[in-house]
Amino acid sequence: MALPIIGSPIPHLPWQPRPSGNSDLVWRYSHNPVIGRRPLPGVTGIYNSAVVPFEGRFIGVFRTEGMDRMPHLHVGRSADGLAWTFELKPIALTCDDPEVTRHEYGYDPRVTPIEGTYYVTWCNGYHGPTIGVARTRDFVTFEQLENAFLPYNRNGVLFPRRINGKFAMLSRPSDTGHTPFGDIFYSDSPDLVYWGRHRHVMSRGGQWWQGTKIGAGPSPIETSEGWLLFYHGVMSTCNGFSYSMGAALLDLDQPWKVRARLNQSLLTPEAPYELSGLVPGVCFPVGCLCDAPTGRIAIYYGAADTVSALCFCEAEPLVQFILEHAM
Ligand code: BMA
Repeated sequence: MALPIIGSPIPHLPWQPRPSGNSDLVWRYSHNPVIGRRPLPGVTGIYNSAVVPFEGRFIGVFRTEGMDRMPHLHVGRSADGLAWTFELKPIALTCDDPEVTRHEYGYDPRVTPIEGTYYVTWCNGYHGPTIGVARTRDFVTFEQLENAFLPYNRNGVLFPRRINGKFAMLSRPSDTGHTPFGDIFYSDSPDLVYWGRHRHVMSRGGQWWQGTKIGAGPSPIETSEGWLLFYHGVMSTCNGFSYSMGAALLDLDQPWKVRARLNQSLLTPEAPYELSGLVPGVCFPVGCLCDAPTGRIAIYYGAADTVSALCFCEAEPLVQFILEHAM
């Protein structure tokens, strides 16, 4: 199967071929974690963060946490996507309306380039978690837009282009705490301010690894077979939640229609850095680089709510596998 991918070349993306003897569709970077503990003075960890190519290098928005354990968003830069330097201060969001920029906390940022502008969506504290939206062209000045939804909502993820003329976002309605439920919904907007036409995409349940809740991961990748969506699936164990990564293909023109949803997880907590940390047993995909001509994909994921790790896969065999092993 030849799999055209709509996207740009990123020939210098961080990459390691599949290790010999490994038959997994997704494999881990051998030098994980790429961002370890104490990456900045006073910061205990950086995880659940998003990376994009920028001016021949890489840039991203990163979730930091200090000794007060409050999460904030920082800009980070890298030549190779592996070694990072971070701004010491959190991103200063600007907006004419102070009600919009009142900051309680911000976490789990996604970054999505659309029509030459970079949009950041994140879990924004506004009387509870909701979806914050900001835009930048230079990663120096960030203009904050209206929160996309009423609280409570998490995992707001934009599509990288308009669909049927509208901006499009996946999100996961939730509660104020460690939500024991959650399904993925689709909404569209003519202007990134007013969101509506909400459509159900897919529900938790069925297999145990995604029995409790699910949430979109990085921005979907456009392929000839549909939007390739990586997402996290959560199961409840006697010790709490466990977070794995799965994948699905969504219809290109009506992305609330699921073309195929893989009947197993692709990455589940196994490595020491996924099993040890603030929240043991978490693989949380948030950022993704795809070299369109070759289909090589590097996924950034938070491990154990403590460090940032990388894993790799190839689009064509993955899409083929999803189509052949759909739920
Ligand atoms: C979710 C979010 C994520 C976190 C995960 C596991 O509710 O808070 O940021 O990685 O829980 O603790």
